[in-house]
Amino acid sequence: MSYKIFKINEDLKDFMPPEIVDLEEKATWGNPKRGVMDLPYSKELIEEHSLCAGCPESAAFRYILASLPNPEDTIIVNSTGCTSLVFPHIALHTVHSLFGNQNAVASGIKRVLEWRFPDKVKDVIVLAGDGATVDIGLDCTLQSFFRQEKITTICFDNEVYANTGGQESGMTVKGHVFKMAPKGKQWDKVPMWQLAIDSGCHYVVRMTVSSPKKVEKVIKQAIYVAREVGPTYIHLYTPCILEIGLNADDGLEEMRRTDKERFKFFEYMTDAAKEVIERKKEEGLI
Ligand SMILES: Cc1ncc(C[n+]2csc(CCOP(=O)(O)OP(=O)(O)O)c2C)c(N)n1
Ligand code: SF4
Repeated sequence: MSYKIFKINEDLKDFMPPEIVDLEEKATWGNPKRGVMDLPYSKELIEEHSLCAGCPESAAFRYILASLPNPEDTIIVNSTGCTSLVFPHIALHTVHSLFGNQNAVASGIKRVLEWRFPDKVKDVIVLAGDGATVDIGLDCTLQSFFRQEKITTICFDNEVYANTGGQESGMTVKGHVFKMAPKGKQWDKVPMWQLAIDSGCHYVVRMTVSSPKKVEKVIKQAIYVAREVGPTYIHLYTPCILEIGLNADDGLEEMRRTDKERFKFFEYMTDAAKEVIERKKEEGLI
């Protein structure tokens, strides 16, 4: 794994699709200071997406991929859901795991990479929906925290099982009715960020993706802490505009609205995490 895998054989360059040539020449490789401010000027690591028009998950993907400090040596593990439709469009090493197993798969990958490449930094990230992370996959998610696996888990919380047509999840808000949950949710939303803290995560954030620069900072902090200390967890509200009946251009407004209430920015860090973050700030990497 190296950005050299994106180097095109000179003899073949004339025949390669322009977007592949762009990936070699205009993507931000080998620069740990890369970030969302590069988006207008560089080739993005996500070419297209197959989400609904205006789905906030697409913005979340762009900000996260632009913020990875070490994309050439990053593996993202995914699970089935709306997010999994996007992964074939990403120019990174990605692994699709069986629904709910993503943190177990990521744990294995991280351990093998540490053993195989002891002198290199390899970041392993899990990115999956709330059904995969909190409902069906909760066992694997929490067990990876208990084992102190050095991985970052990112949950795209759209408060529903969207890809299968709208069943309620543990993340659904009490009382909410979906197409396939006509009785309405009977229980409160599970405070997954608190579960992550109680289960041993060293850096935990809950937020929406309404502010790209804030997403960048949080992603970098989570990855640097995971590298050195242990598990980190990012809970992002990415509303399913389709299932809550919003228009394609309403997603940002919905996130800004919830920024002030149930997705108000929340950040937790242990002392060990704080030490890493302060050091990385001094190095100019955050
Ligand atoms: C082992 C297994 N169980 C169930 C499914 C069916 N399934 C596919 S997508 C999905 C919902 C995903 O929900 P979530 O993780 O919240 O992501 P979203 O689609 O909402 O982004 C389910 C249950 C599956 N593919 N594999
Ligand atoms: S169903 Fe919802 S979460 Fe899935 S792509 Fe469409 S808007 Fe996004």
